[in-house]
Amino acid sequence: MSEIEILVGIPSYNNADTIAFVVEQVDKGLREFFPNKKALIVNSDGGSTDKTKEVFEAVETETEKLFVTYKNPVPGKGSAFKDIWEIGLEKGAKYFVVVDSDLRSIRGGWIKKMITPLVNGVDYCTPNYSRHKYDGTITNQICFPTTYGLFCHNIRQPIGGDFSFSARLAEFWLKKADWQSNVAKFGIDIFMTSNAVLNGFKVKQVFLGSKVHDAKDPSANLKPMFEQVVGTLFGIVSENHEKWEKLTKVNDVEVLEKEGFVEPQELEVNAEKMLENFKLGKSGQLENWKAVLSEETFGKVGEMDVPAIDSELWSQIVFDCIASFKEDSDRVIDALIPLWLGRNYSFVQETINMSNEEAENKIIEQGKLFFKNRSYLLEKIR
Ligand SMILES: Nc1nc2c(ncn2[C@@H]2O[C@H](COP(=O)(O)OP(=O)(O)OP(=O)(O)O)[C@@H](O)[C@H]2O)c(=O)[nH]1
Ligand SMILES: [Mg+2]
Repeated sequence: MSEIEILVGIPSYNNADTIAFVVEQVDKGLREFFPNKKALIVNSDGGSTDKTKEVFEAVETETEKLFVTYKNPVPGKGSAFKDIWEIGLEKGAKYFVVVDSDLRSIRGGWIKKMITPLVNGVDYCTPNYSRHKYDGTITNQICFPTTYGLFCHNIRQPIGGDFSFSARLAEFWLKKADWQSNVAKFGIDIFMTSNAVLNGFKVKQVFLGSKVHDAKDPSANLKPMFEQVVGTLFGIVSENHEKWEKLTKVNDVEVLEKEGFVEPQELEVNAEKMLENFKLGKSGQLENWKAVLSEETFGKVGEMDVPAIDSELWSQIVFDCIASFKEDSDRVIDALIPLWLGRNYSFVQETINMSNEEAENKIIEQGKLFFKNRSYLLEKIR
């Protein structure tokens, strides 16, 4: 096949119900906005047992399409990205876009919004959406405040899933990643964002409206995803402290295409279930909490029957966990999961009567607090 300019990659695992719409919108965007650039749409699949492949191949598009089952033996989203990057680089693609296969709100215009900055010299665009106040619990409570407070980049959706990037960044990530680790799974998004900001790539955010996808209830089982994302992030934080500790000012990463507030996807959360899981987790994790947390932090949470974890206490918990991560990463993750459920429960209590926009401000304030308290962590790990 001849050289291409744009590669749009779609990772999938059993997404037969939703992938056709994503492919149609991608094709529409490419035809409408980049009719003169040769493009390829790649579906990188993890061995779906539904009809994802058949559905993908049946969509009629003007853009050429390619279905692959990725090669890396570790099953996960990151392994799907690895093949997407390799195929794009091999075919000479200059501009890459990746979008999730469970998206309902993607439109052709997303392709324009995500590729245009790359044409103008940007290396990496992260998405910026209006989301329900309780959608994105790993993002809101961990990835955003850490990216803001430690990596000093105000990037609201560091693991948003829908990204665009230059070939030079794809090449950089490809070499840097450990494809046997959680980077091959859901750790991929935070790996991409952290490494882009820590290594001087030019980053922007692109506002895409609301993210409508198969959103998961945070009280449901997010444990594997939590381990993969948070484990990857804490590893990067610990290994790179010489890099981020030098940063002293938060880089206010520009949001392109910003519009007013857009009504986000509705989401039901089950606070009672979070409470129940916190209590269950507490009885099983008390020993680990004691080992991982500072005396002061443990003194507070060890006493709690009903969690009341505000942003201040939460920043201490997260920093204690990061400081202990190198020693025993599994123990830290196990200890943190019920505490994170407790923080989610507390956040629901704090914001139950707030609009999505008001709750959004609390998340931004929490990011600022992580920045303000970063010396607490630095004193522990230096
Ligand atoms: N190839 C492949 N793709 C995967 C795998 N797991 C997830 N994906 C894809 O990665 C994308 C994101 O996965 P989702 O399960 O929607 O996760 P998410 O939207 O990031 O997370 P939530 O906010 O918790 O819903 C989707 O396009 C999935 O099909 C996998 O094991 N293999
Ligand atoms: Mg999703």
